[in-house]
Amino acid sequence: MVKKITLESKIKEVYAHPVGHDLIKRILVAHHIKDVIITNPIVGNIKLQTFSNYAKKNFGNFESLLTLLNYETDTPVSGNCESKEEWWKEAIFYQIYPRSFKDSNGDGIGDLQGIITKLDYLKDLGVDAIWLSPIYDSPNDDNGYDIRDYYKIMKELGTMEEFEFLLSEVHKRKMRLIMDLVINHTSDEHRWFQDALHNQDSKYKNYYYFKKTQDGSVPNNWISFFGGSAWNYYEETDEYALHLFSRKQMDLNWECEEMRAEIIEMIQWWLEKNVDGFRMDVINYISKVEGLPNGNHIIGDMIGFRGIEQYFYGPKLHTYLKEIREKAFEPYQAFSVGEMPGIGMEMGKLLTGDDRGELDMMFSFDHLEAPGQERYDSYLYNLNNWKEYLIDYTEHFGNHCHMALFYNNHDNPRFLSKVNPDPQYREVLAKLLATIQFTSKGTPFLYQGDEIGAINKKFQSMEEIEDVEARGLYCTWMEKEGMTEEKVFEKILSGTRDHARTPMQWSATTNAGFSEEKPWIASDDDYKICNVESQTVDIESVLNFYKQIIVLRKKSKTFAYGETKFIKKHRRNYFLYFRIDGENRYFVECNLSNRSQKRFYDTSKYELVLSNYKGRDMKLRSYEANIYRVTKKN
Ligand code: TEU
Ligand code: CA
Repeated sequence: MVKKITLESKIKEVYAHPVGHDLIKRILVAHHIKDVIITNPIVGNIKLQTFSNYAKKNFGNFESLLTLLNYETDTPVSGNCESKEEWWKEAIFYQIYPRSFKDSNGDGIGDLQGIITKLDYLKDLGVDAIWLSPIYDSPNDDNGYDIRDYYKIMKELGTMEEFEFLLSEVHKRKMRLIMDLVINHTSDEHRWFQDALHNQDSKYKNYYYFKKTQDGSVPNNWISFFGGSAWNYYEETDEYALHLFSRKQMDLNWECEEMRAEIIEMIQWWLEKNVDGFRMDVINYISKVEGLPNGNHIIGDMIGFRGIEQYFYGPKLHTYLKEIREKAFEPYQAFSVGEMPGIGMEMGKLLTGDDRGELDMMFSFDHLEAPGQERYDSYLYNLNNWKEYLIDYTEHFGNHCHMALFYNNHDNPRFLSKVNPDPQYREVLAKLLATIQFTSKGTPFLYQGDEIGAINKKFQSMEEIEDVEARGLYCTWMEKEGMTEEKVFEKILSGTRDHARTPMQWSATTNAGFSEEKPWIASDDDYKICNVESQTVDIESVLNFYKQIIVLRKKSKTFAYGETKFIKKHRRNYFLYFRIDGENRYFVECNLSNRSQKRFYDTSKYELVLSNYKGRDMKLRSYEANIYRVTKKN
């Protein structure tokens, strides 16, 4: 049990509370403030009461914030135990964005047959499990994250027979396949929503958040992630309905038991087909605070989204996750990884700990942006942030939790471009990132293109942007005073998810070897110099580096479960650590900057097993990364 937070509580007690801790940390990081401001005893011992008057003025209803904290009554157990061995803690995952992976029939859209033709490629790369972004029937307002029918395959992608064949081909190659599960919302074209809209006494009304207000104004002040209010007005019923994402992605009401039962039945139906598990879309948003109260302006502005505190870690989240696990995942031994924007380490422990019976793993996103920056800001990412994040998780997440190691997915610009877009560093940098990802403790998730060092596309104008999020935000920002079109487009260019959605670059032939015809989203000329075909035959390519490091990682369980010992943790631009497991010992040495650095740790006696440079230099060269085996006699 965690201590209840009241006005009598001290700041340090709030920081010791799992939700308080992660919330404060998030706000500090968003403002680029170090946490000593909270941990120093003078501030730590101040009672909340002291702030109460100030807070009342500035925070609106302060006590309602305490209620939110107090929904969590548990505290994480100590993770100081043996790591339980599981296949997914040892596996290499690979995310496919089906629309952009491989087109087999020349309509410019990637499809299931296309994926089938690339399974040998994935196997050869060393992939153990594939995560497919949504392939269900959808009007594609958000490329499949708006599901119209959970039981059908999107027609551009293929048929159910083709899916079954794909699954059997994956299994035949001793790989696994996990599906994307989007159950926070459905498409407004889903039959439940349509029935709710057109049938006066439809039971499906209760499956969503339909609200009528006395004066006709919107039910609350929440905003949508894709711009504007989170509410649509429907003349049909003179009601509003909630959508946290696009206007066509309607939030499901998880309070409704019948809806939950239908979702669980659907999950079981897929598990009966033998899929191996699920990546669960924005799964931490499914429980909303009862009555859907207004979001706190200050918190909303600090975190970036008004209303978010009312649903990002809602009161019944644990209950719902336990129910799904118990009824669907457990009986089929299915794997689950939750996509959880906004969830920090302490909440993560309560959602994914081996002891908790909820999810297996989570994707948290705090490492993808530098402190004080957002995705749509244009800036260069300093790799020391990634290092600090990894050290923090490695040392404090505990052996009962297992982190997901990733740089990219379909929702983010390419990490490589964010760190350093200078082409002279592209290859060494891609290999450095791989080195850290595959030698750290956690499960690596590759996103298509990572293995060839994919970078951002040079979009020229809004006409080239397909992403519903970027289009929505474009409109919102254009309406803002003082924002020129040039400035707005610069933001779009920095943050659009389309950078990750351009066609996979298979070869130097037309359309990157992705399709015979014009792809649904334009490819970048970059495919002429960066593609799978040419990298396959180039022994020093990024692709071949990935293959080698995956082989190395799988040689022993040291990288998956071994202890990590960091050396000279606070030396900026150096990242040095041992991975140790019984007799096995590896040493990883990285230069996180593009400047050469003096060596100060003697590795001359270690056996070099993999490096992103040839030969040995007196200094560590730009972004140099070396992995050594350390034997007894060293
Ligand atoms: O993303 C959820 C999410 O919060 C973000 O990554 C999102 O893209 C946005 O940046 C919020 O600011 C998931 C999916 O991965 C994404 O593709 C979907 O658009 C979204 O949920 C809705 O289903
Ligand atoms: Ca196709």
